[in-house]
Amino acid sequence: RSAAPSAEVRFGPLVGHREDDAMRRFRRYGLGQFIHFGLYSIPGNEWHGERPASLAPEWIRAWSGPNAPENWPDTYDRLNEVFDPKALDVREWARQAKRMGARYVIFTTKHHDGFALWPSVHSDYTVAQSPCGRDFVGEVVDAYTAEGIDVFLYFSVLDWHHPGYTTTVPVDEVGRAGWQDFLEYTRAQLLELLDRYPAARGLWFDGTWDASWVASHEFTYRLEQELRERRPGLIIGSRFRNDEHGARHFDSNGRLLGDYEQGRERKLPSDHAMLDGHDWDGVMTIGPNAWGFMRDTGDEYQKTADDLIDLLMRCRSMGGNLVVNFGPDGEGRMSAYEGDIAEQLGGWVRANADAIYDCGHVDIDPTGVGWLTGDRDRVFLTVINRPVTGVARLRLPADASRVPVTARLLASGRELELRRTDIGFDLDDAIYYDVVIPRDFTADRAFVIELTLGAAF
Ligand code: FHN
Repeated sequence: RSAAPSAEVRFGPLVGHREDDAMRRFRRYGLGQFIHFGLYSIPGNEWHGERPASLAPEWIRAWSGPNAPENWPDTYDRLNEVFDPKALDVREWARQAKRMGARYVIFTTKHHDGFALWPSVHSDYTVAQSPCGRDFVGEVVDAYTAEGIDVFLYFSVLDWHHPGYTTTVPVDEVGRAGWQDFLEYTRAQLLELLDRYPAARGLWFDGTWDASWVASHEFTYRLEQELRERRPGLIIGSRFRNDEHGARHFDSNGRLLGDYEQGRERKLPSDHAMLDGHDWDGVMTIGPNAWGFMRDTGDEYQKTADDLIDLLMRCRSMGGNLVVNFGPDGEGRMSAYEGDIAEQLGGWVRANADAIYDCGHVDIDPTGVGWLTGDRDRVFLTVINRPVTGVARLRLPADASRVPVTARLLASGRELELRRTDIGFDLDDAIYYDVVIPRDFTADRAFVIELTLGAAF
C-alpha cells in the first residue's frame, strides 16, 4: 500500500508513526470493549412486531414498515421522550469490562440518529431533554477511568436528525447553508466533548462515508488539526477523514490518515504483512451484524468465547487490538449471553495475560497450530488446533538470531520437551522446532505454550 508518492496531496496525513506514551499504550491495549447504547436500544431489532433480519438494530430508524421514514417524527424520533434507564449502573458495566480484561472502551456518544448521550448545549436532542436527564458519557468516562480502563468516544458524523445533514454534495444555496450549519455543529460538539471529558483518550469516528463529508476534506483537515491542538496526545483513527481525492483511511499516496488503521470492522486482516507496520484495531460483533441491542437474535449465529479467544489472539499475532461489542437494552442491561461471554473471555485472558497485552507480532510460523505473539525474550504459541501428532511445530527463518531454548505451559508452568528438528534443511532453508504436548495434558479450550528465546548457535 505504501506506494511511492505520485499524487499531489495537500490534505494528507497530519501525523506519522507515533512513539509517544499514548500510542505506546494503545499498542498494549490488546482487548477493548465497544458499547452501542442509545435510543435504538429501546426497540432492539423489533418495531411493532416486525423483525427484518437484514439491517443492524441500531439502523432500525432506516427500516420500512410502521417505522418508515414518513412516520419517523412520530415514531423513532420520539423515543427520546421515553428514554429513562433508571436501573442502569454504569459502574457495573465498567466492573464487567475489567473482569473481561478490556483495557479500553469505545462508547457511543452519538450514533447516526443524532441523539446525544451527553447534555450537549448545541442540540435539543440529548439526554437533557429526556426523562433520564443523565450524562451517560460522563458516567462512562468516570466509571471506566476509575477501573483503569481508557475511554475512547465514538462519534457518528452521519446525523439523521440534524436538518442540515445531506448525504450528497449540496447543489443550491439552501443546501450549502444547511451543510455549513451542520459542519459547525459537528465541530462544536467535538470540541465540547473534548472540553467536558478531559480523561477521554481518543475519538472513534464513524459515518464518514457520505459524499458531502468526503467533499469537505479541507474542513475535516482543519478540524483534525484543531482537535489535536485542543488535546495533545489525542488518538484519532483513520476513519475520520479523507484526502482531497476522496481517498479514505490511506491518502492517494498510500499514507495512513490518522494514528491507526480503523477500517477493520467485523473483518480482520488475513496476514501481518498487509498492515505495513501500522497500528490498528478490529471491532467485532458477537452476532453477525448487530451493534445495538437485539431483542431476539433469532437463528443468527452468536460467537462463542472460543471464537473470540481465537479472534483476539489472531489480532494480537498481527499487532492489533480486538474490540468486542456489547449492546445493552433500553434499560442498560447486558444480555445474559453477552454477560457470560465477558466472564468466560475474562477468565481465559487473566490466565494468559502474558501472551496478550505487552506482546506483538513475531516472525515465526506456527505452522497452523494457532497464533504466535511475543515480547523481547519470549514467544507465546496459543494452541487453537491441537496437533494429533502431539507435537506443535514452529518454523523459524534460517537467519534467526534467537531460537527457543525452553518451553512450558503458560497457565500451569509445566515444562515441555522442546527439540530441534532438522527437517527444515531438507524441505527449505528454515529452522524447525517441535514442542511435545503431553498426551496426559487435557484442555477444553485454547491453551498457551511459552517459549523462552536464546542465542541461535
Ligand atoms: O453504521 C455503523 C454501525 O451501526 C456500527 O456503529 C458500526 C460500528 O463500528 N459502524 C457503522 C458500520 O460500519
